[in-house]
Amino acid sequence: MRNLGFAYLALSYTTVTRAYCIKDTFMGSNFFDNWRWETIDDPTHGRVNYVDKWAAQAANLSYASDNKFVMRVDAYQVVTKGARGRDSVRIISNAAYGDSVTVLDLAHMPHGCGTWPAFWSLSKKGPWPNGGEIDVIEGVHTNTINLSSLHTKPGCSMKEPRGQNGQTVSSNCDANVNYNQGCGTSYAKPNSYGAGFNAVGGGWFILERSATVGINVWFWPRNDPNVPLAISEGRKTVWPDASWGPPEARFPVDSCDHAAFFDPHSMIFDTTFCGDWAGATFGSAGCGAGSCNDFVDKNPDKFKEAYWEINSLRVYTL
Ligand SMILES: *[C@@H]1O[C@H](CO)[C@@H](O)[C@H](O)[C@H]1NC(C)=O
Ligand SMILES: CC(=O)N[C@H]1CO[C@H](CO)[C@@H](O)[C@@H]1O
Repeated sequence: MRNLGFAYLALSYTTVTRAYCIKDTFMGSNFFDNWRWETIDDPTHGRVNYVDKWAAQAANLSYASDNKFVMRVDAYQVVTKGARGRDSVRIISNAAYGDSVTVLDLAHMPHGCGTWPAFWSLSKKGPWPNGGEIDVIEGVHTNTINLSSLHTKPGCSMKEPRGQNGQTVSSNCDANVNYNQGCGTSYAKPNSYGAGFNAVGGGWFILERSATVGINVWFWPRNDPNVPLAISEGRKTVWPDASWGPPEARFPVDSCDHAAFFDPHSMIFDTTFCGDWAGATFGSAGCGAGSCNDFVDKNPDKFKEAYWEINSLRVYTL
């Protein structure tokens, strides 16, 4: 795998040198200053009640120390029938980025039956799907493998082979096709999602977006000796090159003109429950015979693992 990747990368990457320098570092309490807590109804129809920043801090659903930022969902209360859903958090960055490398150093991600967490980015200008959507981390229930995908207006698709470690799930990025499935890649590396990811202490997700090479997502679990030092040490400059090996997910520009489909994006973390994806797959995921919404309402204790613990989020620009 790795050797094939090197051969491919030797062709596509060494001709272009891409050096990115640190622009913004989000860590601990500066999330509170630079991100907004959105209280919207979940556009994916989840059984969720996104609370504002003050409510989130009061209930400890959002918490910061010097070197941690934690977002959790309510794991104490039964949700009443008339309520909007289980209390949770959805935050969006004030800043938006075009060509950039984003390094997420994550210690823990939400998982468990009924959950659908995501770390993703969205056009600041929109309206969706204009300007595109990039899902870096996404999964449901007890998944163990992460999915990265793009959602665009019509005209963006992916061809094979494209020098990625992961496996193509779907190749048309058009959000209007197949109920907004988008074009997605499921990872090849283990421990990229859920309980397995958390058990090894998490890891690093790296998103590169570039008008010349398109979108790449790399992933290294905490215990992977091959993580580049620039990433694990949080250096001021990062250079994605052949030494990084092939990305888990790669979305090149061949049949998707990056600049035409993607403009500057804000970043989002959220944890929703049930809804379009997790609601439709609750039974098939082995989560039980009842309805997803009922499960979420009645079992607060099943959501203790549904939290994000972020060490840092660094954004580098050209
Ligand atoms: C709030 O959450 C943090 C992170 O999980 C935890 O360390 C802290 O003890 C919690 N504080 C309270 C008052 O429960
Ligand atoms: C094992 C596992 O978690 N697989 C999931 C990976 O992502 C795909 C695409 O969303 C899911 O269908 C799998 O269940």
